[in-house]
Amino acid sequence: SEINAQERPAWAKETKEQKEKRMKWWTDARFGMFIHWGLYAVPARHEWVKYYERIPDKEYEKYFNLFDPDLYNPKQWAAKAKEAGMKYFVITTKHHEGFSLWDTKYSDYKATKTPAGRDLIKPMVEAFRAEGIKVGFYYSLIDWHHPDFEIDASHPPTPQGKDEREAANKGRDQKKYQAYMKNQLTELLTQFGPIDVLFTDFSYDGKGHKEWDSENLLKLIRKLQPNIIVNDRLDLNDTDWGWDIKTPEQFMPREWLTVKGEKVPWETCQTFSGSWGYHRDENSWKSVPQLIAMLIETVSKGGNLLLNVGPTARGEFDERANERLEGIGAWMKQHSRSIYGCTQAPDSFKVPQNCFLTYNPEKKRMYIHLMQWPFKSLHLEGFKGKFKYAQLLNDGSEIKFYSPTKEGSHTTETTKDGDVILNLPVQKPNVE
Ligand code: JFZ
Repeated sequence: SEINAQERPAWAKETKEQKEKRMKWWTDARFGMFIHWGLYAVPARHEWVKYYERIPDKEYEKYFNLFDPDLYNPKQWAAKAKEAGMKYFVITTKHHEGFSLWDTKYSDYKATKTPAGRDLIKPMVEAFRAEGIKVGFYYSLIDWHHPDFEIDASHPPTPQGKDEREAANKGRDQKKYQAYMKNQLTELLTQFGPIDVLFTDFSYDGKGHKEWDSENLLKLIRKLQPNIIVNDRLDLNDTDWGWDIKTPEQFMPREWLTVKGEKVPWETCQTFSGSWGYHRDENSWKSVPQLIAMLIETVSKGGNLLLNVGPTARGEFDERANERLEGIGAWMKQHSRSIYGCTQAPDSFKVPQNCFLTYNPEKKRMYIHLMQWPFKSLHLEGFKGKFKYAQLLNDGSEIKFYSPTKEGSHTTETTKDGDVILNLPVQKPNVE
């Protein structure tokens, strides 16, 4: 993709150090809450239900007329996020279905016009901010409802044939849709105070930086919120100024993500059960230990985890989501020191078997996460002489250690000279 090589504004010339400083709160936070909420919570069978089931606008209208979140209490949502140890949240202000959760001036397809009868974003932002949680907005570039969004082979879902598409595109003007996005983003980035993260979604074969007018979108975004952290879905990936974070989705990379050989800030977003929007019948919910392992693995590779909740049509978190948030929170209460401010351990420390390492470079603390409890001895390679004290994190109790010598009682042919051995209790302590 060719990108206009005109003079960049100041933010595009930001140095690596300046960028790191701007993003420090985010790299320290490591753990956030994604929230997918919209009309699709009513059918409760995936946020892509309109697409998957080829539901025409007229029929989808019934979910608009039935959207009545009478149990919506964003203070409870924020309390749940806080309890789970999440430091930022990202809400779908508008998903692909095109429905706006705030009182936008530029469309009637908004929460205000449903039985909800009000702006749902403002109280949410206030509730999370009151808990000290940073605010992120997800904004869908794809729009299955807007009359000017040009139809391509993938979006909106109908019609499918090339001729049909051309006919249906008569009267559609993507330029007008671009203006609509700018207007909506201007509202979102001026009417709700400082916005810390913007998650745009997404570019694909049919549409990219040209169709979104991404360069000008980004200029507007940076002008309105100079400190905002922007993801990588505007199709400005070939540049080093068009994004702040890489966002693989429902995917765990093998190692720290790199661009042109350089480690870059990255965030994996993950679901509890597969769907992002509330899905009543999904039976593929991940367990609490799985989710904790996911968080640890992410941080051990220098990334952030954005874990998703899909609230119900009545405005509550599903009980299955609450159980998991509470379980993660119980673990975080004792172990969050191994998450916040942590990153991948320096390469000189070899990762012990069945472990993940996370490392706090400011405090110079190493955290060894034992995913399987070993029998008494944990062999550490590359650690010798690099630490003075070891303790369990859950209760702060001391762990004794020794370095085997050729003469020592534990010497075997396989003991390496640089090894340190931790003396662990035979029984795993009673924690997650
Ligand atoms: C998108 C959405 O379609 C989905 O509903 C959800 O909101 C998710 C967070 O984002 O899905 C994507 C976007 C990008 C990729 C894959 C799925 N991608 O780049 O591979």
